[in-house]
Amino acid sequence: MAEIQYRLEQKRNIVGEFPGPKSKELTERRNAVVAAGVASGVPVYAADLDGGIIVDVDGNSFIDLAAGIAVTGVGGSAPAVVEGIKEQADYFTHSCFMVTPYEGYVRVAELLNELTPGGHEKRTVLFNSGAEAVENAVKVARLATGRDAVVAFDHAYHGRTNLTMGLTSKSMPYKANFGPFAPEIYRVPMSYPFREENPDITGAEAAQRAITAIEKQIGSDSVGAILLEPIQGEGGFIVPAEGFMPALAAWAREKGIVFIADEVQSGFCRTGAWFASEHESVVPDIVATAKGIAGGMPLSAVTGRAELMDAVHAGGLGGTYGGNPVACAAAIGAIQTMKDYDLPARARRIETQVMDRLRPLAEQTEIIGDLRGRGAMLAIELVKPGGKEPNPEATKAIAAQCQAEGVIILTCGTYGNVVRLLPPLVIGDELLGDGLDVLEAAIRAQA
Ligand code: PLZ
Repeated sequence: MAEIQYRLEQKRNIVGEFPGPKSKELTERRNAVVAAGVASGVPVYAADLDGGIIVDVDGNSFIDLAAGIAVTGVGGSAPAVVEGIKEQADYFTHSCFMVTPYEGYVRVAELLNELTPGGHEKRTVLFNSGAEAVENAVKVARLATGRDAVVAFDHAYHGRTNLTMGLTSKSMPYKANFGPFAPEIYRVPMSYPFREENPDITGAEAAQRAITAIEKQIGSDSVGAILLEPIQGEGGFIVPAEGFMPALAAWAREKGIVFIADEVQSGFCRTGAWFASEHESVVPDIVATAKGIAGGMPLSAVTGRAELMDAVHAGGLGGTYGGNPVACAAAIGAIQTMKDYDLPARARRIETQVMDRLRPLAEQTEIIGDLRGRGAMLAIELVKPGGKEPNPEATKAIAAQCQAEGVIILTCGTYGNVVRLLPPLVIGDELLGDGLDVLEAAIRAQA
């Protein structure tokens, strides 16, 4: 296996105050011109990214445990991605695949058809964002089935466009006062092992609970698609109980319902497999991907069974920028990097390193309610001591302390009480270990 070469020193180093003077100045400029509705989790401005390090404009080096929300799995400036971009940009930056097509788009489709779960005949369409991929997956499913209803789950996150806001579960900050939302969206219970009333409920039973809700509230004949994140992202890194996803997928197949896996966050080696559906050998009818696909360039995809995808009339799918040639070149470089460095294996190694550290900590501290996740998509759910009441205050304080000490970390969850770890998959063991030292101290400070 090729060894990862880093351009920047892989070492945490906070040189002055946090945030530094240049970041403070940029915040002032920003506040005067950037809309308040777009919030940033960290008060420093990025200048350089490589491997597991983010250098800010004041020269501070942070350990990156966020990867730009699960995007830069290959690192923030992976050589194969950067070279691909430069080479493509020398020739052309855009011609529009719907006007004058080009090879890069075709190559990315070949790669996705090969890498996504299942050996069946597939077709792919490219877009720009995760939300756009999810929207188009729903369009295909509705057209192919002739049915309108779409089923989504509690705690789901699918995007910020109108349809995907409707599919998303959490009101604040994603949906509140942004309605009205699209019709024919139905929400059913998720399998959330840590918060089940009956802690012994199996994945199959949780699936049956959702199926009963679908049958009683919608009727299976009206349902075009079931949309599920194999591991929920923004909603709290919720890993459904084993058997939940396979049972739903099998029932969907039986009823002629399209099973869509939203692998936008969980895809591209993140969970220790190329796609999270693989952990339970689920073969979705359609897979929506984005984020990790192109090493940070805006690209997303819908990959599905040929008969579903090709049901759409010519001209029914597309968009000016979808599958931009520079983004496609980046994706080809990113996917090559995932193969060269066997990033699924690295994600599994990250899981072992993090869990070996956090498991004993969870036993010693009362505020850790649950540790969960797969590969390099891991979470700590924080609770008030002695119970399961969510502890968003401690969660916020832990993230803030980590940041001030040079570790960029994100939170998530319906109750805002989950610390999530999403390091670039190319992060070195030593750097990750240092990040975990900081995280452990921050958790202990709240316990
Ligand atoms: N589906 C599963 O995780 C994006 C959103 C951050 P876009 N998640 C990060 C924020 O607050 O906006 C996401 C996801 C899943 C769809 C999306 C949407 O992807 O590329 O942000 O549109």
